[in-house]
Amino acid sequence: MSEPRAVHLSDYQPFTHIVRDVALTFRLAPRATRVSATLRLAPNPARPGHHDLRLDGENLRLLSLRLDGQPLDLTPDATGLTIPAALLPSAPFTLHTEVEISPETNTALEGLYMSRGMYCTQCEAEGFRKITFYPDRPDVMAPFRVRIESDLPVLLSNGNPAGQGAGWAEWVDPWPKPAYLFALVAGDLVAHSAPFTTASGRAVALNIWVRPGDQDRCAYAMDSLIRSMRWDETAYGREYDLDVFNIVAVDDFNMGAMENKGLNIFNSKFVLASPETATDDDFARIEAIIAHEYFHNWTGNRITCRDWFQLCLKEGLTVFRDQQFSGDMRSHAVKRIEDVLLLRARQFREDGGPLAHPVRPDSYVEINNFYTATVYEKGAEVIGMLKRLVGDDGYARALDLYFTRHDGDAATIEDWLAVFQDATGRDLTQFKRWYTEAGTPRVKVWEDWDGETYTLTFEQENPPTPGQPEKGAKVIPVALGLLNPNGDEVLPTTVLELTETRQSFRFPAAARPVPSILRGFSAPVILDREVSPEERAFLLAHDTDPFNRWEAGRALAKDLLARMVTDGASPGPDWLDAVARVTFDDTLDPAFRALALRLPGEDDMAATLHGAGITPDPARIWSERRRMAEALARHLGPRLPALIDALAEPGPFTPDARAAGRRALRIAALSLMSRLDGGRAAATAYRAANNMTEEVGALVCLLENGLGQEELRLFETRWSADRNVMDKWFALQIAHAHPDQAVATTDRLTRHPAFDWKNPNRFRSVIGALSANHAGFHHASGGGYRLVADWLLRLDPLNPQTAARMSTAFETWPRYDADRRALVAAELARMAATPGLSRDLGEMVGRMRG
Ligand code: 0A1
Ligand code: ZN
Repeated sequence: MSEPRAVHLSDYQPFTHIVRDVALTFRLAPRATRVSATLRLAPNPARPGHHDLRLDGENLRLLSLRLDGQPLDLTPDATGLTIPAALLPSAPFTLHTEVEISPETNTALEGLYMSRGMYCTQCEAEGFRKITFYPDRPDVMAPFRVRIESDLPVLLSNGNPAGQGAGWAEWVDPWPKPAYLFALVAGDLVAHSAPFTTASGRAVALNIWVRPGDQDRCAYAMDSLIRSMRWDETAYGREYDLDVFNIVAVDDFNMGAMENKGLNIFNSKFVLASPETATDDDFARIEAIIAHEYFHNWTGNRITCRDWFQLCLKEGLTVFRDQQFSGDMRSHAVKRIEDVLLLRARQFREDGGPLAHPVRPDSYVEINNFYTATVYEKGAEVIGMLKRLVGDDGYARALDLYFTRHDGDAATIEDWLAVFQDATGRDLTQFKRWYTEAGTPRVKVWEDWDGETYTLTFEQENPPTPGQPEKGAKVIPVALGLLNPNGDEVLPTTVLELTETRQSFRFPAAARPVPSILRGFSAPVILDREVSPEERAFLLAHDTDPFNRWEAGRALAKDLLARMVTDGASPGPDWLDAVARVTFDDTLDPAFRALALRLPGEDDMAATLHGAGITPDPARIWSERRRMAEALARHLGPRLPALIDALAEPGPFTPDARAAGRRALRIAALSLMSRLDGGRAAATAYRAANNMTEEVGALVCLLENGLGQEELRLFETRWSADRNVMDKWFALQIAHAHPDQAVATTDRLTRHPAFDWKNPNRFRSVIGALSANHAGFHHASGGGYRLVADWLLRLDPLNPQTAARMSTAFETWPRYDADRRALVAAELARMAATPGLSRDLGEMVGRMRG
């Protein structure tokens, strides 16, 4: 076997040919689908000379090949087909191919595959080459015409409908697109439909296609879609550009959803929702993902990426846009806190370990391994920083220029930065390091006050990451406010720009102010500053910036938990009273109060301890965190029942942010209550629940206390026919299992008849849930590591993409003690030595081993 080769950004060249248009015909059959393709090609003036034509193609049985009507006798190799230059005219020509593929046996869920009787596609990043011979790269854009022949009742592809009859349908997509945005769906589906009229008067038919029986669970997704379409018109001036917009829900899907032009395909768990089956978090995620995929129509489809190194061009921007949208729909403060929690949990974790890579990587072996938190979430943070640096008006001008200058292009990060430079006059040379250098900067802060002047000194450190031992100073926007000792703001939010390794800023101050640094989390950095608990408590009570208010409480809790873990400290009144004040402050948004009550996560704590030079002990973090929760429960206990009662929502369920925030706080209170009353209140709440948020919330309260076996049975009986709900049933009992039982629970559930491990959602809800149980996965026995590795090796031959994604469970190994490191090393070595390991998992394991 040959070593898989890395692809390098520096090797980019335009394609030898241009594709003028594409016509495809699909004759669908589970094991023998015929795909015939007619490509009108011409030499690409951007690549002078007379070149071979190289088409990508994998697992295709070539049935016929004709050039300008003449048969060609050529044999494809394992990755494609080369037509030698000598056979090619120098003028435009037509290439016709016919291939046979087998969707039913396609378990990788890439290309054309089947999901419970329905045909669907996933072409990003390089799946189209599993459908037909084609230059499968994003800078080759062409209009597509598609004919589908099948007896299935609903036949869909990109663009506008162009005719249909018994057993066939045709679609025309007038917008030139890269192959990764191609999609096809065929199945026995029903639509939940609604009309939409764009700002300029285009009538658009909106359809959400689902299996019969699921159509009454589409209302929230449809409502989210309509709000997204309207929002993109008002916030960015972007209108929809086809007569129909179709969304299809599929049960077998590797990722969340896919933005195929005019035909978005969704993992069904991000479409289907009813109060009885979806939690508030599910509703929020559906809203965000529907928006994300819709927003891609402009940021991704109309303007796409020149090559896959530029992935953050579409993903960072589209995540940034969906975050703005969710903030507008809900609460900006709460949304920002949630986004930062996610950024730290996923991206800081990635950036601090062996898988760290720049937002724009410069090499890869398997591109599917780069759909990461760094490209998505840090990519969005970088745009947030740009916006702060150039201001809202500058951002709006730059985006307008981006859309006018690059509509129809396959663009680069250089193009993106150029529109900001041209629209605002700002030089972004140094800023670009955020795209090209990996690692989370650490910013140390010192303060000094001499009676007249207050000085803040910052020092940034950019840690080494794989392949990047040294890096220069970054441009770091630090949003700062100053409060005086009685809580009044004496300096409203001001953005300081750090550009050097060490830099000081001076402010006149007659009294020593209290600084509120990095307001709104204005840059994705780790702030290192010695702060007294009194000052943190002061900011938690007084900061006018809601993010930093929450952050102060968070830091207080983390400092305390670190001391509990390292020197056996106990929660004292400083922390307990501070949390109590927020919890019972009715002037604050319940959603914010619920977030303030959430204790630091175990993985987050492990990262923090490691960052402070302390080797984390997962079992001890788990038990101390529990002790912390118990102390808080005892402290708040007498007031909890009244809070729980006051937050009960009368009337029917609504998924809006206000009601969701009240439920979140109620469940947080119930969770504390369950530490005191042996689960009585939670068991009652479980039985009284009329929505999934409370059903799951109460069940988790019980599971956290080793209770809930009866409720698990009730849950299973009630929901056994519902896949998306049963995913929760599997995941909850593993994620909340006692650390000593997590592996056994997982192992037992892998033998459950409903553990359909080939379904990515189900696999994630079992194996992924074990990786999410920090102390269970990192159990000293090594059983967690072994079980996860066993299952990754089992999944890999069938679905390498999902196996590779889930291998990130191991990415934090360098943090832990020598015994655990040795256990992980052994599992990584075992995986690496497995014959036939996929390129996907092979690359991940190789990078993690270093
Ligand atoms: N572009 C999609 C996510 C996506 C990426 C890769 C996939 O297969 C490898 C599938 C979907 C998005 O950002 O939503
Ligand atoms: Zn995306």
